[in-house]
Formats: sequence, C-alpha cells, structure tokens
Amino acid sequence: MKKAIVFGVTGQDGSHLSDLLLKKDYYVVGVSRRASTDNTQRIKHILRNERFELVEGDITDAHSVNNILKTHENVDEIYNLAAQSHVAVSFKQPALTWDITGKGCLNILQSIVDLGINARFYQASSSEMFGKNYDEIDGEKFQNEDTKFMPQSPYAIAKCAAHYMTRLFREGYDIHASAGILFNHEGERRGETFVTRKITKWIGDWVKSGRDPNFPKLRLGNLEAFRDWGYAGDYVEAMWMMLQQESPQDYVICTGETHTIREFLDVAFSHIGIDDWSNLVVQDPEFYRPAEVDYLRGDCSKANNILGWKPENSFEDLVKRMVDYDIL
Ligand code: NDP
Ligand code: GDR
Repeated sequence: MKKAIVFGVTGQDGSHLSDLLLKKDYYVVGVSRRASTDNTQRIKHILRNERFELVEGDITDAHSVNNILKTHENVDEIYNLAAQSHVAVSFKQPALTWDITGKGCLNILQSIVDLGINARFYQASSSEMFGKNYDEIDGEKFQNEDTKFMPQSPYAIAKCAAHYMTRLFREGYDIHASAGILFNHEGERRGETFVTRKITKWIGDWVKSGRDPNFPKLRLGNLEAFRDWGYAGDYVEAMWMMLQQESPQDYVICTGETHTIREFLDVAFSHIGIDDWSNLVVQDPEFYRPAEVDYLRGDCSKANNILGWKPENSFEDLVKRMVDYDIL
C-alpha cells in the first residue's frame, strides 16, 4: 500500500486530494495545525477511515515538520498544500504569509534532504506568480511554463520563493520534486472569502431569506479582473498524476478559458432567474487590493500532452454547481 503525507489536509485541495488518494488505496497521513476551534469540517467524512491518520503539525516550525517526517517512515509521496492562501490577506499579514507560504516549503524540503527520505514531493505553486505578465501570440494572451513571473502580492512572492526552492532541491539534491502551477480552482469546499464562494454563498443565504428586500447587499471589490476558473476536484487529479511520472517537472494546470468576476456574477444570478443584479451588489473600496492581477488565462498543453490531463468541468457547470450547493 502506498503512503502519502498531505500538508494542508484541512483545506479545499487537501480534502479533495485525500479523497482521491483514499480511493486509490493509499494510506494518508494528513497534517493539520492546532486550532482553538474545529478545523476539520472538510475532512469529517474521512476521519474514521482506517487508512487515514490526522497528525498535528505546523509547517512554519522546522522541528515539527522534521518530527512528522521522521515518525512516518516509508512514505512514497509528500504533498505541500499548506499556505496562507488568501492574496488580499497577504497584504495585511505579509510576514506571516512569508513564513507559511514561503519558508514552510523550505522546511519540508530541507527535512527530506536531512533525513534522506526517498519520497516524491509536490509543491502547490500558483498562477499568481505570473502577476502582471502574460505572453501573446496572434492576439491570444496566455501564461504557460515559459512565461516569466512578475508577482503582484506578498503571497505571490512567497509562492515564487517556494517554487524556486522546489526547482533548486530537484536539481541540487536529485529529489523527485514537482510544482503544479495551478490556476484558480473552486467548488463547494472553497473558502467563503474567495470571490466565487463569497458570491454563491451570498446568493444561497439571500434565497434562503426568501429574497428579503432588506437583506444586506453583496459587497465586492474589483469586478473587471479576468480569472481562469476550474473545478478543484479535477485539479487534485493533476497533482497526483505529476508524482506518477518518471521524471519530476513543473506543469501549468488550468482550463484555458478566462472570465471576469462580472461574468461570474452574470452566470450565478441568471441561474436563480435574475438578469440584472446591479441593485444587489455594491462595489466597496475595502475589497480592492493595493496591487491587482488583471489577466489570467492558462495554457496547459504540456500537462495535456505529458500527463494526459484535461479539465472535466466547464465554467458554467462550476458556477451552477456552486450556486446549487449553497442554495440547499
Ligand atoms: P486553503 O486555504 O483552503 O488551505 C490551506 C491549508 O493550509 C489549510 O489546511 C490550512 O489549515 C493549512 N495551513 C495554513 N497555515 C498552516 C501552517 N502554518 N501549518 C500547517 N498548515 C497550515 O487553500 P486551497 O486548498 O485552496 O489551496 C491549496 C494550496 O494550493 C495552497 O498552497 C494554495 O496557496 C495553493 N493554490 C490554490 C489555488 C486555488 O485556486 N485554490 C490555485 C493555486 C495554488 P487551516 O484549515 O487550519 O486553515
Ligand atoms: P485570487 O482569488 O486572488 O485569484 O487567488 P480571489 O477569489 O480572492 O480573487 C479573485 C479576484 O476577485 C477580485 N475580487 C474579490 N476577491 C475577494 N476575495 N473578495 C472580494 O470581495 C472581491 N471582489 C473582487 C479580486 O480582486 C481578484 O481579482 C486565488 C487563491 O486561491 C490563491 O491561493 C491562488 O494561488 C490563486 O487563486 C490562483
């Protein structure tokens, strides 16, 4: 039986990845940090699985990481999904973001080397690393593995550091380490302060209120940014596929489509029969960022060719699925 360690197991992706690995008959050790309230909502359904073990640990603490890797011997795959993953929060808590999202990755890689662990490693890199930059061919704008990084937030800078560290350890220490440069991916388990879930959760609560005219309006920031949104369940499959390859490499994972937040609102509201949502949404300066990433649209030809990966869910399916979930 294969064994995997998942850092960030209580997050959106950690929960989907654990489901996938358990389905593939892995023994999964999930690492969760200590919290004063229950942070296991997304993994409740697997806590009693005999092939799942939850251990406490914090990736900012090198001793804690080292201890986990030492205790859980014969591990085949290590996934680092742990992060302070909210871009807007990273402007307010840049040092914390650096410690978790940047240095946390180094703590894991260094422990792998120090303990001589022969496991494959996955780093959760991000399309945010491209920031302001994109390539353009025949009027088509996109980002792929060759596009230069131009990060626009403390979060993206920490992710770049972790990404380069992963490459360095792969080349310098011959570790089977791969980074997935994943574009935005969402779903029913998405954190409620990311824009997609914030919108669908608001719609769900408003519908449940009986469409109360006095219900507080939906307050959002910039509606003009373009994002390449996919479904999280599809994307964890790509993470696993990367670690099954003979040689470790970095891959862009995306849908290849891009839509504005305004378009997301159009599809979400039209799904509940509303064509004009302008009197339900307020643009609030509080939700604008000091620097924005205006345009993300990935090109995942490499993942398609080498891994045979492609997204299964369309943008419209994703939005409707999230609205349906939040309305129930
Ligand atoms: P989430 O924010 O949902 O999950 C992050 C996880 O990291 C949570 O389990 C969180 O624990 C854990 N964590 C935070 N700080 C620490 C710490 N100090 N020690 C240990 N664990 C910690 O993110 P997603 O699941 O959406 O994303 C997974 C990874 O992929 C992240 O690294 C993210 O930056 C990256 N990514 C995500 C994309 C997306 O669109 N979702 C796209 C590209 C990259 P807790 O539950 O206690 O908060
Ligand atoms: P992002 O996701 O920053 O792309 O990072 P988020 O959903 O937070 O923002 C997407 C876009 O929506 C705009 N926006 C708002 N965003 C939030 N959160 N709240 C609002 O009220 C709001 N109004 C408008 C933002 O300005 C932005 O343009 C996500 C995270 O999962 C990262 O961890 C991951 O690396 C990237 O996706 C790829």
